[in-house]
Amino acid sequence: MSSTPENFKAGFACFVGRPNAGKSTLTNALVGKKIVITSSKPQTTRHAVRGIVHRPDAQLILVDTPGLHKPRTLLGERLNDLVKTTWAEVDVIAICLPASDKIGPGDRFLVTEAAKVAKTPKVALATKADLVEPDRMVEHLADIAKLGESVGIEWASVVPVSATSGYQVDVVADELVKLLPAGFPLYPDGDITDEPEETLVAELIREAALEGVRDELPHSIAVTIDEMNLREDRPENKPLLDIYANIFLERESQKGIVIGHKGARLREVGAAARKQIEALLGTPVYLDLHVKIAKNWQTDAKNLRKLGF
Ligand SMILES: Nc1nc2c(ncn2[C@@H]2O[C@H](COP(=O)(O)OP(=O)(O)OP(=O)(O)O)[C@@H](O)[C@H]2O)c(=O)[nH]1
Ligand SMILES: [Mg+2]
Repeated sequence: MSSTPENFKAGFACFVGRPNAGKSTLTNALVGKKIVITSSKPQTTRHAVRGIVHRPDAQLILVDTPGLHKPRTLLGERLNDLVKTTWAEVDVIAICLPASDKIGPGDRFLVTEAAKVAKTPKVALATKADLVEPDRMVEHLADIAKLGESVGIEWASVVPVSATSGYQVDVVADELVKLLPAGFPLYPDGDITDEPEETLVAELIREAALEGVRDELPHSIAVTIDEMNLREDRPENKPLLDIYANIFLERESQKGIVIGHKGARLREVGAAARKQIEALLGTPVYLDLHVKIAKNWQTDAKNLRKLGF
């Protein structure tokens, strides 16, 4: 191809923020389809997931990252390293600061770290705008301005946004696109993520398993796919996708909670996940779930590797 185009932009923006800041929900809202899982439990996202926004004037590639936090496990350290490698590689860093919470030490820490990636433009997003009254938003925006000054970041823009109501989601896209370099599209038209289907499916199962569990259990859940194949000998108009998946936990004592009385909870998880997978892939699914133990996998290097970290 010849030199860069004059009226088309293409590049990467990453969302960073502390756990639960609304990064993944905003990624889905911008892409227009659910490509990353979300939950009310902190530290849901465990990979850097790319979501692609196609516009007539630009291709904006979003990178959703795990929430940056004070690591307590080897997994936590790996996730934080992943965030830092990601923001070193993008064209724009978008820092998510939920309006529903006061700016705290966690935000200050991550903004201080982000400031070290000096040459990359930074946008501040006041997420969850729907949860607050206008006067609280005004206070929050003032705090964001002060936070930027205190660490030497000059915000390219500051945007209040609600991913759940849709308020200013398009403005976020505009502000990010402005900061992208001129370039040709990097992904084929219509691609919305480069995650393999198996990963998306494993994540949907993990999301369903996260629902309704509490305390430390959400962190202990990991999902792997053993097999994913169209069943043979099916009529062409009635395909069925067989999926064999494992839900890994860290301790035997956690099994009962996930499986439930006579398997009732596990069946619920399976039914919820199957619905989501069918919506994503457009094929009826047979889902076989097994609950297994990978002892203390969050702190065990060998088990982490086995689970893909
Ligand atoms: N009311 C409201 N809730 C939101 C909004 N965005 C996200 N949430 C909720 O906040 C919680 C966390 O959202 P996520 O998108 O999973 O947050 P995250 O920043 O990706 O979290 P980690 O992956 O754990 O770092 C979920 O319960 C979301 O439904 C919003 O704009 N408004
Ligand atoms: Mg997330």
